[in-house]
Amino acid sequence: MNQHYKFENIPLPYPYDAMEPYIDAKTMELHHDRHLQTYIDNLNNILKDYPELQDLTLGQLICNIGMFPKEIQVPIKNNAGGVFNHEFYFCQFDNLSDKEPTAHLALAINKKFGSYEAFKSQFKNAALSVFGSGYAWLVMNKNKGLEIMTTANQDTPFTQYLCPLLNIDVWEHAYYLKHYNKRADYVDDWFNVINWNRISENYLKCLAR
Ligand code: MN3
Repeated sequence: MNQHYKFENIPLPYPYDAMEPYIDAKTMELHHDRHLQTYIDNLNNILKDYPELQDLTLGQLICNIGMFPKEIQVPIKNNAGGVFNHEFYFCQFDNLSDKEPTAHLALAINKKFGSYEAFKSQFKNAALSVFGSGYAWLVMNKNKGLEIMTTANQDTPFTQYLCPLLNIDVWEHAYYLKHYNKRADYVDDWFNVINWNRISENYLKCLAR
């Protein structure tokens, strides 16, 4: 993807059906090609009239919202957030690798939550606690400690100076075709396709920040 305007939707790094049976191909296709595309189109449409913002990266757009003209602050928050949150979401899947965290990240999770199973249970509760649309996240705080948090709509952890390791999109469009209203089943399935090598890379990036 371009680092700045005009943003483009990069193809998924795997086929639509790669995460079957946990995340179905149709959901993957609609979620990536339509939902994410809409956030990208909206963001480009907003920035079209603001050439002075067109060199800013997604991260710079998200973290400097207070400096922009008032009329575009909320639209940029929603749409730049929507682009970041979805790209982050789609990049963390793999249907092949270890089903549990390894190495440094496993140690950090055990230290904070007691065990991977305890982490899973707390993370699932957080995902279920989101009222309406939003995300649950595993993030690193300023003291390099891990935390579970939730965000509403397309808010990101950056505005609270938290570094993201893992997210789950719990907007209904992320699971309704396969799991109907059973968000808990979606969360269980989602855990089966997490690429923990990727999350470990995110962990190291956050540590080095
Ligand atoms: Mn979504």
